[in-house]
Amino acid sequence: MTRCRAALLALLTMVALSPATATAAQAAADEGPEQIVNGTFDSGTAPWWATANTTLTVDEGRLCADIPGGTANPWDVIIGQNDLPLVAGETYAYRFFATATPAKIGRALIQLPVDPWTQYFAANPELSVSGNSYSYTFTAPVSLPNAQAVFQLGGSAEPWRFCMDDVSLKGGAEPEEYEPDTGPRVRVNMVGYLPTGPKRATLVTDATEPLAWELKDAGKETVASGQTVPRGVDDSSGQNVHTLDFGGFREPGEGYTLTADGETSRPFDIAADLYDRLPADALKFYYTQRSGIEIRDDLRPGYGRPAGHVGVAPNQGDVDVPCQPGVCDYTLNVKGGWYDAGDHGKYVVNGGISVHQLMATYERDKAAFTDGRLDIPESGNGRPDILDEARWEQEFLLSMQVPDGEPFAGMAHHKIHDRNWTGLPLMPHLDPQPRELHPPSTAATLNLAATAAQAARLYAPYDAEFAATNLKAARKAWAAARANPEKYADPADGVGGGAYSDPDVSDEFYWAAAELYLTTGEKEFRDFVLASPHHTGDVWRERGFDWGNVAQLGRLELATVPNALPDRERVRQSVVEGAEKYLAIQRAHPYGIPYDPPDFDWGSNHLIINNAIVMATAFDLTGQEKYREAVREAMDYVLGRNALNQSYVTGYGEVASKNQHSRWYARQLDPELPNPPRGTLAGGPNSAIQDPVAQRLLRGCEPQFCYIDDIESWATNELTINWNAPLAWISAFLADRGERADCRVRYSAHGAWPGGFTAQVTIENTGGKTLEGWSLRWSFPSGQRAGHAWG
Ligand code: 9MR
Repeated sequence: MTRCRAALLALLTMVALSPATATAAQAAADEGPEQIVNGTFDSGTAPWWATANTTLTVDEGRLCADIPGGTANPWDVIIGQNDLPLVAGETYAYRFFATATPAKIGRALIQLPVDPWTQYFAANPELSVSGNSYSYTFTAPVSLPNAQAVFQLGGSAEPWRFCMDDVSLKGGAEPEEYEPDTGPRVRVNMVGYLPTGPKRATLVTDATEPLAWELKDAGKETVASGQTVPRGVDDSSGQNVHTLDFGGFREPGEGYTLTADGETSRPFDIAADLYDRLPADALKFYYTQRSGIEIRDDLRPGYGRPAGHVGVAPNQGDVDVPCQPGVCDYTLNVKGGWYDAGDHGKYVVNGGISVHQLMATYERDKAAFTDGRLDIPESGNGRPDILDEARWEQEFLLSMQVPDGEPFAGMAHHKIHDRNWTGLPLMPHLDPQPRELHPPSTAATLNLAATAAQAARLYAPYDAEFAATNLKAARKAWAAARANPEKYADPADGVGGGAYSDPDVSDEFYWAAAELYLTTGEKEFRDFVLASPHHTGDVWRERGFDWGNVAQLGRLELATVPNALPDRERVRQSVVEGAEKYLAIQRAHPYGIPYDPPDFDWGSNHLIINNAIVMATAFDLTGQEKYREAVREAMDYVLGRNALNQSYVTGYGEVASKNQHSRWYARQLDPELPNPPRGTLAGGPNSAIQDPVAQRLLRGCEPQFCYIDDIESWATNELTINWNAPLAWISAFLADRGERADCRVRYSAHGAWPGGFTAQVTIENTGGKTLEGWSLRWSFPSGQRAGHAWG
């Protein structure tokens, strides 16, 4: 099935140049004539204009303005000049001097002077009291007689003073060359390697013959050595590379380095507990993404904030949200849930796969996720924190179901978000946009059916009522989807939020039927699963699974959650076949990536991790070490063994993503705000580079280079709930030392009579050690009770 890639995220998204990426424009002699009129303010302030809330004056030869405090958006206070001619394809040098008292981050734009205010250039200069000269280049994508140069200066709680001078815009400039700083040419997992795991690195070199390598400990003593293996030119990076394998070395320690071809890698550890913190960090991300609840600073120091979208002004939701005009005539209380990503939207399709993968992380190894692990408000309530966190989203998904008596009752609204796109930064509780429900869709309805069915079985031991509510909602959603099998979300409905449209929902039907079957065992769902083309087809696409490709979820669930499908063995074997496919891709890849399309997709990091999840599941099913090794090696790419020599997880590795696109972890734009929390995955290289920062700096990039750690690069560097979910799953797998005591529980029903039956349960210790103090928890999703126990 194809994923819809048509909708672009935002015309109004701003572009930033981080200081690290801002290279000075060439002051070339062949630059064209000056386009800015009176950029030196020798003749007063005209033709510069400003919004009514500030006044322009000339002070010591500079243009100055007192900027009022208490505005919400950058565009609430603007200084600008109109009628600048731009020529398509021409590269311009844009320069100015500016000061801010006290220091502030400003926003400089060259844009269309009317709605949708398309930006041809944008930067977020850090303005200081003493002042700096700023110098940029950009290439105009269109010809236009009347572009606008504006400085957006609103959004500050406190008043401040802005001054500028020597504003200049000239054509004929040299295009800017962006050179990422990729550090040493020996690429390693900067977090480290597990003592018993595979240990490989990649060397970027011109050499074509094997080279010597040395592994050194923290004291610079050589502890192992060998020869590299030339691998030729790697398509994903365009680099000539060698691989090197030091898997024979298993001694734990900190600060190891690898040296080859005169280059020394960044340091890394060898440790068995390497991944112990990552599962909790990846999962803690969800609390600070929560909508509808205050984030407590005592639980997340530095991340505390008021509740977003609880109906307190200037927020306009989410307690009483109407539909888009003409879509429905009721309102819904859809408070809660997680914000999808760097935006404030909440989308049922994407919420679905995210909450599913969290519940699946729990279902894979329930004992690993006890109460109190995640420091959330519910910690200490006697239930696993991971289920409490997932429930925050699941309750939101339930609230998106169309009420009884309304058209399309039982379906789920596709999404709820702002009417228009908002700028960065913007705290959730300060978002002033009207919120709207978008039409119900079959895809959203099936996401609800699938996750509610899954929730019904997982929450039953802790909250029978919540489990029953979910099962009822799942059945209702299933029936509504069957009655409306082709109600697709509009691919053009992408203003103020993402479209998340999907023209093929046969895979969503399969996944939902699988979950309903696993929870109820009922024939209707079993028959649907068995008849679905996704049940027997090759679902293991090379580009991985994601929100729009979910047949794989159904297959993984049917392979791992106990059930009585007649072809269960074949289903399990099919996961192993998928794993073999990804293993072969990885083995052929000099960077060890189980993903090798000619161009990298939006969110490539999570697609890579999802392919690793298939291999991890094959390990769980077969116990074959090669699959576990493959998962460990795949993680090396995410944590530094890559062309950019960087980790994509905040706080993990010496050089790691920290400016992911977000409206509130927006430190790059406002030093008062935090960076994303530790354990946040960046989307990663995306060959389509849809945002203006990436388009300006990464044009023509080889796949692995199509990434920039800039807050405004929403196409390569966003954070999302559906990307951290596979990170949580895979890190739990990586942290799993296999020390679980395994047991097999067998259940058979004997005599049945109206209203009851007798069942025999056999528990067998299949692990290597004696079990003390075990308990058997018994739950019925439909509210039955165990009457007597004997034996
Ligand atoms: O992850 C989504 C990607 O697969 C789509 O191609 C893209 C365009 O529709 O949208 C991505 O999702 C974004 C969503 O639309 C809005 N919230 C942020 C999401 C991540 O960038």
